[in-house]
Amino acid sequence: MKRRDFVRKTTLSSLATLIGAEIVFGSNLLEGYNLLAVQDPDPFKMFNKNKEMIVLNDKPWNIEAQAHLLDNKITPNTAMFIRNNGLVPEGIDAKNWTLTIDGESVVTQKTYTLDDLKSKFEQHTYQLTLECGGNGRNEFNPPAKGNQWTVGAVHCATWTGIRLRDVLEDAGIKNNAVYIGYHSADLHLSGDPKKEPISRGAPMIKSLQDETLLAFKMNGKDIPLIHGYPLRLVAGGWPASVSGKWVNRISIRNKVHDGTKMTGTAYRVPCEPVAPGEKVKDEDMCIIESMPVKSIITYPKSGAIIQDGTSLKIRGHAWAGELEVSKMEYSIDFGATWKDCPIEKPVNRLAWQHFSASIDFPKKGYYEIWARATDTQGIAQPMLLPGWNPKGYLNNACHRIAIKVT
Ligand SMILES: Nc1nc2c(c(=O)[nH]1)N[C@H]1C(S)=C(S)[C@@H](COP(=O)(O)O)O[C@H]1N2
Ligand SMILES: [Mo]
Repeated sequence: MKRRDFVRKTTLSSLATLIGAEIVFGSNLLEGYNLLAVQDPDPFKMFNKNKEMIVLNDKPWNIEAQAHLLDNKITPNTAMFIRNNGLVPEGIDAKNWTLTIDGESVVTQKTYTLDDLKSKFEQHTYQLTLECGGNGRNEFNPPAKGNQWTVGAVHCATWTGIRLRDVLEDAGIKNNAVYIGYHSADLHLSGDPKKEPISRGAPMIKSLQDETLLAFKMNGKDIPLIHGYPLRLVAGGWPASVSGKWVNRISIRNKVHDGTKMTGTAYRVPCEPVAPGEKVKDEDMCIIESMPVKSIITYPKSGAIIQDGTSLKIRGHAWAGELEVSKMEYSIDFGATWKDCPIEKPVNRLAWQHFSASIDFPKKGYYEIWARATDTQGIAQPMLLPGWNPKGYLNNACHRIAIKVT
């Protein structure tokens, strides 16, 4: 007769840590039994996220912040949105992790361990703004399929790593190099190992920038698994889909990278504006590069009630893709008039900038505060939804919060 296998003590204690409570009668459990609490995981605990984050999808995991959760100057892990196209890789062993540089335009194909990368190349730290290309998608009409992001698919964390440029140059870049394409360890939703959930990239000019990193630390610690542990490409100011998580191979291409989600309507918009709902020919679609100017009011939370006669301090962040924000304004009269408010310089290129203002309201009643950023080329955020596109990308309309003065 087969011996009855009971759940091991070590397994029980790690399960207890996961659940956050002792499993009192755990010694009675047979091996192979899945505890209910583990079958239905709590994403907030599992990913260490604030309970006010909003789960848009659990297969794959897609979770966004709310504006007021993004109040910190440097976004903590607890408020960072999660955007996955496939299944989070399991059983990652950082000691045996490798990164291969290959492709038509590499001089010598090379493979590095994480230790090689950390010891061979100089390390750099930058605050980098990553915004999902689909942030704000929920406002498009006709609606666009995909996660219905509102305003919370953006973060600016501190990333530490080595320059992608240094590694590419170490392997050697041929003159005919055009683009890089990343490959990652996450699994396609179908479970088919031959399919990639996503494999995007960037032109050489972006790939060779000082701030384009192969990062192994986020906010001074190992990158959390869900954000790309143990190695992540980080290309601030461009749609965050360029910033491949769990990267294990980078190809130097002699043409525009043609990996999964580089073609069709994925991360591409009509090169010229089109009417809402219009069919756009494939050759008239362009790959999104630098993200447009945008801002978010992170304090107070929309719906705040204040006392008549007191002034209200607001604050938030603004960013402009490859550019800087040069002007910040707010309106309390639905955009009829605008007042300037101070905007700080970025701590480094591609980091978001902080603004604050003290607002007095003329009388009791309902108001909305609208915020508007302008970039160094004089381009301002639109007040309402900008150009419609099939997949609902690049909504950089002014952020608005509601205020009642009583
Ligand atoms: N390997 C891999 N990298 C990826 C993705 C993914 O699904 N797999 N999603 C991309 C997209 S679309 C976005 S918006 C960002 C989200 O990064 P975050 O989850 O760390 O916030 O990761 C990008 N990198
Ligand atoms: Mo994204």
